[in-house]
Amino acid sequence: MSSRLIAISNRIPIGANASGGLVVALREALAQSKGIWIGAHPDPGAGEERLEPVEGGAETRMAFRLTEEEMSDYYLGFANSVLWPLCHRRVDLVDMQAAYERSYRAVNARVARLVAQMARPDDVIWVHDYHFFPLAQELRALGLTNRIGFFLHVPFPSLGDLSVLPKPDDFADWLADFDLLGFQTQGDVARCLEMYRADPRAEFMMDGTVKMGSRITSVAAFPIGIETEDFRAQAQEGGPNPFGREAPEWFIIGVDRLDYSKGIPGRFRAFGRYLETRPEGTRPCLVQIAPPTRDTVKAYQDITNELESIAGHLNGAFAELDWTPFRYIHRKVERAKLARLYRMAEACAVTSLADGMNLVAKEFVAAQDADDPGVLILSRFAGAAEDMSAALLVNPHDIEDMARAIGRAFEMPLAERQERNAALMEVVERTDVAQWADAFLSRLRKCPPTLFAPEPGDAGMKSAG
Ligand code: ADQ
Repeated sequence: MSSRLIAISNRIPIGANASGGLVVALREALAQSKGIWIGAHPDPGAGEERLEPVEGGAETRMAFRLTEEEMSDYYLGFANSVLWPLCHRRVDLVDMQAAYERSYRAVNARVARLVAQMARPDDVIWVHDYHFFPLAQELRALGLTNRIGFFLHVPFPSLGDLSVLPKPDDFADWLADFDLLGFQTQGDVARCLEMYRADPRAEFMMDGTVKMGSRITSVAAFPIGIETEDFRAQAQEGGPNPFGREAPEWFIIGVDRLDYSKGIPGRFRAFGRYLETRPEGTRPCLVQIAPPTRDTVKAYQDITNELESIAGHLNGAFAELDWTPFRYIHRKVERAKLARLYRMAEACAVTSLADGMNLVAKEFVAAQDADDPGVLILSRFAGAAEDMSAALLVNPHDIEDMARAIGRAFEMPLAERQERNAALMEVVERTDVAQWADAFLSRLRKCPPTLFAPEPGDAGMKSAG
C-alpha cells in the first residue's frame, strides 16, 4: 500500500466551499495520496479522545474538539498570547501563564495520541505552524518512526527572544524530533541554525543537517505562494464595480487580518503624511480592509481602538464633503471581489513589522493588468521581501520613508511599473502554492528514515542515511 499523507493544522476547512491557498495545496497533495487532514473543530467540545469526520471536502478531514478552557488557554493563550508575539518580535506582549503552557502541552499530547491511533508506519506526517511545535516529540514518545515534517508559517523567533519561554532549551528539542523543518525564508533558516549553533548539544553534519543526540533534522526554506492562475483569472473576470458609484479617483489598498504585526497604524500615519504633501487638487484614498481576529485578546482590542482613532482623526483633518481619504472596512470581503479591488488599485501597501511571508503581496501582483499594473509597496520585514525585491521596499518603522514610497507609487511612469510588475510576477509564478507543497513533500520523503522511536526524555535513534 502506498504511503499516505497526514496533514495536521490547527484550523481545518469546514464545508465544501472552503477555499484559500493552503486548502487547495493540501487538498491536492492529500487527494494524490488518499491522505487525511486533521485539525481542530471550530466548535468546542468535551476534549474527547477521538477524531470525528468533517463533511464537505473531497479529501478525508477529521477533527478533534477543544474544550472551552483549551480554546482559551491553548489557542488564545499559549499559541496566540505567547508564541505569536514571540515569533513576531513582540516579546513585550507575551502573556506567560503556567496554565497556558500546561494546556498547550496537553493538547499536543492528545493530538499526538489521536494521530498515533490512525497512522500507519509508512504514512508521511506534515505538521503546520506554531500551534504544534512539540507534536513530533509527543509522536516519537508514542513510538512513531514515520517521516514527520514541520512548516512554520510565521517568522522563526530570534535567539534572544526565545529566552522568554519557560524552558528555552525545550524548544530546540521539540524541533529536533522532526525530520524536516521548513521555513518561509532564508532569514528564518539562518535564525533556526543560530539557535542550534548556540546549543552545545547540536552538531552540524557535512550535508547541512543538524544532529541533536541521535536525531537528524534537515532545515530548509520553502517560500509559500498562492494559486496564481486561479487568482489571476478571478481578477480578470470582471463584475460589478465593488465601489458602486463611490469609486475613488486614485487609491491604495491594504488588506490584512487586524493584527498588530501588520503595521497598519504606521501605514495610516504614512498616508496622512502623504496627504499633507500631495500634489494640489489630487484626492487619493487609502482603502483598508481588515477583518477582526482573536478579538478577545487585549492586544487585538487595543489595535482595533488605535486604528479607529487614527482613521477618525485623519478623516477629520482631511475629508471634504465629497471626499473621504480613509475608507476602513472592518470585515471580510469575498475573494472574487478582493481580486477585482486589487486590480483596480493604483498601489497596495504591505507594511508588516514582521510577517512569515504575506500572501496579500503575491495576490496583488497576480491580480494586476500587465499592461497597466499597480505598484506594490512592501515592508522589508515581510518574508515576501526576500524574493520580491522589485517592489518599492520600505521600512515600516519610518513614516517618512513610507510616505515617500506612496508618492513614488502615484507618480511612477508606466514603463517602470511594467518592468517591476514583470519581475514580481515571475516570482509569484515560480513560488505557486502547488509547487510549494510538492517541494516540501518531496524533500520530506527523501529524509533518512527514523529507525527507532526515542526513549522517553531522551534522543531518538535515527539512521544518518
Ligand atoms: P496571515 O497572517 O493570515 O497568514 P497573509 O499571508 O497575508 O497573512 O494571508 C492573509 C490571507 O487572508 C490572504 O489570502 C488575504 O487575501 C486574506 N484576507 C485578509 N483580509 C481579508 C479580508 N478582509 N477579506 C478577505 N480575505 C482577506 C500566515 C502568516 C503569513 C503567511 C501565511 C501563509 O502570518 O506570514 O504568509 O500564513 O503561510
